[in-house]
Amino acid sequence: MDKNKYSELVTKSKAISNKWRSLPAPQRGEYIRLFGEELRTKKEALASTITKEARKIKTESLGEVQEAIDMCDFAVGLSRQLYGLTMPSERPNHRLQELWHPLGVVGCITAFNFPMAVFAWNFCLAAVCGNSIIWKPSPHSNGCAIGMKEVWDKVSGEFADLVLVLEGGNEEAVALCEDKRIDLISATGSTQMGKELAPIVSARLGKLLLELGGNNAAIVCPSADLDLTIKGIAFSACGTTGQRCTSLRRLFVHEDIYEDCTKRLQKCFDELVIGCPTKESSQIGPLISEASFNSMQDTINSLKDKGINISGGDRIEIEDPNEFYVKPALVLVNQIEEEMLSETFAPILYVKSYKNIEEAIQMQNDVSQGLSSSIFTNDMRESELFLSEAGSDCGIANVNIGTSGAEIGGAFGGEKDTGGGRESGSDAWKNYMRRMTVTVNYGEDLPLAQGVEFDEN
Ligand code: UN1
Repeated sequence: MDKNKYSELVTKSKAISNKWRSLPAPQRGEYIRLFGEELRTKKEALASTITKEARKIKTESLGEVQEAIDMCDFAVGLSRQLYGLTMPSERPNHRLQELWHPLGVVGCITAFNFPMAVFAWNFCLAAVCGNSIIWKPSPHSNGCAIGMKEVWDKVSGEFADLVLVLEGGNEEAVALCEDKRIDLISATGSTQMGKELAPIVSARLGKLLLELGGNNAAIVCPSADLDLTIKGIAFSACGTTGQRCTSLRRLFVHEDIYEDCTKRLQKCFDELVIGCPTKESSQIGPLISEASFNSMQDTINSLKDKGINISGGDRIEIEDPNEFYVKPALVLVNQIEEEMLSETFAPILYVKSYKNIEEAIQMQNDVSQGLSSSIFTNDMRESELFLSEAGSDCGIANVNIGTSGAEIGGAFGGEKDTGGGRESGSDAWKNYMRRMTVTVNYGEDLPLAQGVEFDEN
């Protein structure tokens, strides 16, 4: 890495953030509105870049650009809603309130699997909140970053530097984490990556926003509508070739419907169309790399060594011999296997039966990650239990929907090894601002809080 070039980039970002933050927030929102409009006109082209680099099927790539557009719309509205509370002061003639101010420069590290949407989650909020952003995309998706940057450049006039792209790998990510001039590090990636980067930021008491690995489970109850359940499971387990942080990895099925459910699931898995992501008919494209194929094979081989029966999981050669297409693996287990406790970023779905809902919830929570979770049921007692404090311990809990495919309006993120951050909707914007508690005395006396007396005699 060229250290001087890196430093110049941060200096540039700092300079533009100082200028940008003095624009009233609704005017910042107007720029984001234009950004969203331009994304709309470039939707097809941007989606093609996603398909080219991340190898997502067309409908998912279009969906990802739509997610970025949705974020723009959300952020435009938000630009008039960066509210601070006013609290009643205990002292007469005093006002107690909160003001929210921009942080400065946001360092944003994104993964290959959502090369545009996760940037948009961060950028749209960071920008309306008055910050600039330095974006380090995954080395797999530099083209996506360039594509987004071009769109921003087109609409941003004198504020082009608000988005600066820092291409690179680990070294660049570490540089951002070490740099005191970066006011917030927002990082998406594996738990391992988070565990390496977080201590660097914490050592300088920097701010962190983490969205790390998941190991998401769904519970299928006896009353579940199996038609929608099978569809929900298949999309969450196999969509994006199992390479979403929200992908479904573990399935707990009530023993009364286990046979029926697994049979239907097997049929559905067998019928999924694996093929080149540019083809309209394809539902599952290739894995991102040979390394990711190898890690899938390692997991499968270790299961096979234990004599566990696996359907699918093998490589299929389609067109380009350098691409790694796989048949999604369905793994029926009688007990919790060690492999189920870690996240293999590939389409492997473990299925286990359960006897009662409490046991199912316990098995679902009994992993170190805590991102997304689902229950399929028509029994409101079960779904309410699942959503209660005794239920799912994840940041996301769905009823009659798979674990993946969240809308932008809610806060996105998870607990435990998932990192605890919340991005995108709801009040996630607060991560990109600093809160100032303000007390104003507009009276003629100086009463002290808590009734403390300090009279000068
Ligand atoms: C990710 O995989 O890092 O909920 C993000 C979903 C998408 C976002 C996934 N909206 O599946």
